[in-house]
Amino acid sequence: MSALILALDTTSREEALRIASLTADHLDAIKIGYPLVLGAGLSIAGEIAALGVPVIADFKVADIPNTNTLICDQVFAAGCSAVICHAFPGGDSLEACVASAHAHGGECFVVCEMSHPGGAEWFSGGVAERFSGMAVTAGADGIIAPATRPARVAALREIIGTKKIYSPGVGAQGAAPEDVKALVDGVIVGRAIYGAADPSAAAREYRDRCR
Ligand code: O7M
Repeated sequence: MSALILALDTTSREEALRIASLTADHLDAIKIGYPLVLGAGLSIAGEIAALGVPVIADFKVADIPNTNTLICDQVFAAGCSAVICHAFPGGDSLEACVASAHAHGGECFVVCEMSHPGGAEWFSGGVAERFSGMAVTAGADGIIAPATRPARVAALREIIGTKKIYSPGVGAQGAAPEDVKALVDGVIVGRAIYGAADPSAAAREYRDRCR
């Protein structure tokens, strides 16, 4: 059983709010990122949160510690409940994101292996394992790991123990909720819900398949 997180990667405020309103009852959280925030502004986070669904800010934050703190503080001030960061800038950068998240009562997730084909190249050879260890050391709340490679999710679970795993790649990228729902805490679905003819029905179906 896993939570269902909508990746709301539309670029217009009106479309985002329309889809969020149609689907919110079937979701555990909505993930927003550059496509929507560059199109609609960061205030969209508060507008979505006002619908009663937690908002996860997927900015894949990856800078020096001071800049990371400034970015994450803005994210939480805007009404987000969690932020997603990259590990590669180093442990101190990661710790800055975790500190901001926890100071605001929020959560911090770390990208440890990505779901697209290129992710299998870059994150292999022990990189994802190292990032997962960094997430544990920094006190992050969880990691991002690919539904497209369930065996890798299982391997990273061994490192992070009971911390959360949110897993993208379901739907448009070819994975199914059933591939990973026993391994993860949340499944991330984007186009297969927001691009569906009936987003509400699609969200309900994915929620049922995650349970
Ligand atoms: O279901 P999709 O393919 O339309 O959308 C997937 C979403 O998850 C989209 O917002 C991606 O940017 C994101 N994502 C991946 O697809 N793969 C990853 O490895 C990591 C992410 C992600 O959310 O990182 C935090």
